[in-house]
Amino acid sequence: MSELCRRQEAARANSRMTIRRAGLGLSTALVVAFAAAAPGAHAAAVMSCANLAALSLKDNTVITTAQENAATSSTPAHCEVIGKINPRTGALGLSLGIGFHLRMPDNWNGKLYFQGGGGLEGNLGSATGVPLNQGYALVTTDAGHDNGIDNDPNAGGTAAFGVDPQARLDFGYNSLDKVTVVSKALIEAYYGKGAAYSYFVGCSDGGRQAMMLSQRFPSYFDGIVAGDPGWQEPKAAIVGSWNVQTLAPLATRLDTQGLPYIPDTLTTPDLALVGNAILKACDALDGLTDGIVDNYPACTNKRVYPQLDALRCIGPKTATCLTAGQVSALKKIFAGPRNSEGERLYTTWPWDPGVGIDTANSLQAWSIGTQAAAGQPLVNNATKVALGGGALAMLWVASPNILTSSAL
Ligand SMILES: [Ca+2]
Repeated sequence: MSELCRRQEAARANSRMTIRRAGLGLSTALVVAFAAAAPGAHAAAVMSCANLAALSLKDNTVITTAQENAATSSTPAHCEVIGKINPRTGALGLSLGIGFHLRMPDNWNGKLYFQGGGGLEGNLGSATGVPLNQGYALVTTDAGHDNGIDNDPNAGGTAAFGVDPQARLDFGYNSLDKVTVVSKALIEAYYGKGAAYSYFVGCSDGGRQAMMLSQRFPSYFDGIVAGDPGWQEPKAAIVGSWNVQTLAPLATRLDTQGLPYIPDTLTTPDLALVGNAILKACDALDGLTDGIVDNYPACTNKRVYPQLDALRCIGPKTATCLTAGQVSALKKIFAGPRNSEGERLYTTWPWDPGVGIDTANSLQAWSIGTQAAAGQPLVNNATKVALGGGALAMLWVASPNILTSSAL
């Protein structure tokens, strides 16, 4: 995860009132004082928040919430609007439509901030955080489906929306178009003037949304920030399956669904051995033996393989060695899948000594998972298993393959 995305996550988690103005080289802090805005609570608006619900908006937009919220210790006084664009019953009887969540502060700074989503979307978002506290009108969207209700364990879980062609379009780009248009219309109606500037900021799938917006709707935003964008997601999903299927034959236990339990195949201690082997091979290549590999291009298979081979057990598996199957699996995972022409299907992977350290972004988090505590159910918790299996079947191929949970 990039520093920008870390900051965004932190901002979501903790909407502090005092921020540092990043990127400007300024050491001064910008302080947003909510209490000061309270006396003129509705000064910026030209109509009541509640009356927004009666507006006639494009695309069969239904407003379900339009209420003025008083300032709290973490949120300024604002008008909160929740709505759904084109609500409908889709394939498999799914309840679909583009949900959006817009908050328009009384101390409006005249600008719109669209906060992108993540994963397979489906979360409406709270539309709270630093941008709202800074005076932006802040909007989020579920991108056309709702994980709370559009979750069919017999059809890919929360990826079930992939069976509905319109929901696919909504996920890909249409929801961002429609929500931007509706948000700007609501802002203009409420404040009596449109946003002077509009910005979109997203990470992961939100980063993909950002890149997409820059290409399909270049006139919508004055500034776009794409953090850690998810590239070529169908191919990334294939890599996820490649990794999991490489490890599955090494499993010795089954998960709660009767499928190979992957976290056993390369445990946290095993991955620590791998990390040390990578350090041994490549740490010094950047000129400093400091436990960090900075010269990734120089950290080639030729350098790493001998260190991995040196870890291979002579005899039974112990805490200080890896089985031949584990070493082979690692090499296959880092080599990645290729097509019939021998071309790599997705990006290369650097030999990263943090393969089992970073709980959110490591190979372990994405493709292996962490072992359940003693006595706990064996659940495959790697992202590429928990989320990726259903998504590959339901969303990343056309037409979708409806798989039951036991086949995922
Ligand atoms: Ca180093």
